[in-house]
Amino acid sequence: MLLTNANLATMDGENPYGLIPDGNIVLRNDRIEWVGPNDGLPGIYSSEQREDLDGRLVTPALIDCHTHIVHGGNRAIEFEMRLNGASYEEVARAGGGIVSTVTATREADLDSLIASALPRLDTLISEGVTTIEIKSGYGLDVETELRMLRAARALEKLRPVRVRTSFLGAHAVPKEYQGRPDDYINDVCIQALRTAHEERLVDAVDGFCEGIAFTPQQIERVFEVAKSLGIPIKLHAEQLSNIGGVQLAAKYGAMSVDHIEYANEADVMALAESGGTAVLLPGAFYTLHETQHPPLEHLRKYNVPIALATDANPGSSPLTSLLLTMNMACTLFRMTPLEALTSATRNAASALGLNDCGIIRAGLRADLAIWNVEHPAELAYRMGFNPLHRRIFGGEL
Ligand code: DI6
Ligand code: FE
Repeated sequence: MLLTNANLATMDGENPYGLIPDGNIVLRNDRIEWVGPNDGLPGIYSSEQREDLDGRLVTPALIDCHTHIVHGGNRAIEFEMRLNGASYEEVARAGGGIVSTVTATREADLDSLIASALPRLDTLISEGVTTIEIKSGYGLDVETELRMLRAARALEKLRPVRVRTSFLGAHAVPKEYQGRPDDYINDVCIQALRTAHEERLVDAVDGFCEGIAFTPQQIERVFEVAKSLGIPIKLHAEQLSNIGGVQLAAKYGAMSVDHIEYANEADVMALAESGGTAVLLPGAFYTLHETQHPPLEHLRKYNVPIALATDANPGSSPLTSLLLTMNMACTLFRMTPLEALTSATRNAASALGLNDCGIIRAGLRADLAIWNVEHPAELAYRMGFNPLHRRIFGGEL
């Protein structure tokens, strides 16, 4: 298929957006075969089936590289409790927080987990997302962690989307292990990781390195197992404090470190050295009323690739719009619209270790988004408006 008369933001090369104002793309099966200016179209393509895009903007399809969309229940009640003045402690005593989602997820069977995730997935797909990362981490026992990952894999068969899974057994200590985090890591988390890997359910291993979760030493035990199994890693790091998460992740060559509001210059230098991607999550920053901004100037100074994601989860980021995420990154973190679009395409692919998507380039996947806008900046500019015209997944409109 030949897409003609398109304003291409290829996100390739060094010039802003990799713009080709009057561009063409030749698709063959699930790949891009040729991309370039209309007046440079090779004659061999002149008889291809054409689709005139009337000058619409075409970008790489969006990639949501950090989500928790598989989970049971929701946390609207505690949202209301907090806004009626309840403290976090009162919410926790009432069984709120991650614990309440763990309870609801353990009670949900596979079909329920799939059914409750589908509307969240469909919302993301409706905004041009073709690749999505989905984490476990609300089971915190072997069987439920496996069931979450099976649900994530099942979603890929139910929708035209590519799913990458991350094992997040080291997300929180379940109530039956309260006060015994090391036992939980040894007896449950590492066991669940090994079993999930044997069932080919794990594309990456993640963790939550934070005062309210796990120490770098505890996370390192999980990373050692991931390394022995040859599984790439990523880490929720420096979200609420600085306890050495980014340094640990950099030491293990993590694909990404995520949140990182409290990362300092030395952390960013270590990340730059290791070649990892910084995933910023403005949805959690906004929901938690965080005041500490991620170190954008240091990330720019050391040329660390920056990605964005919704962090769609029922507690700290009940957000299922990557376009709104881009707007929040600009307004709250002062990223530019160019950085925001690069963060939801090219750099989001890097955060998942994918080198076949996120850029419009010959040879890469034909995953594209066609927008009813004239300039790429419009994608981060609006709030609550979806200008998607068509989505192409693996060459299929
Ligand atoms: N950081 C967060 O903000 C979420 N998980 C994490 O590692 C919180 C998840 C929840 O509140 O359900
Ligand atoms: Fe998260």
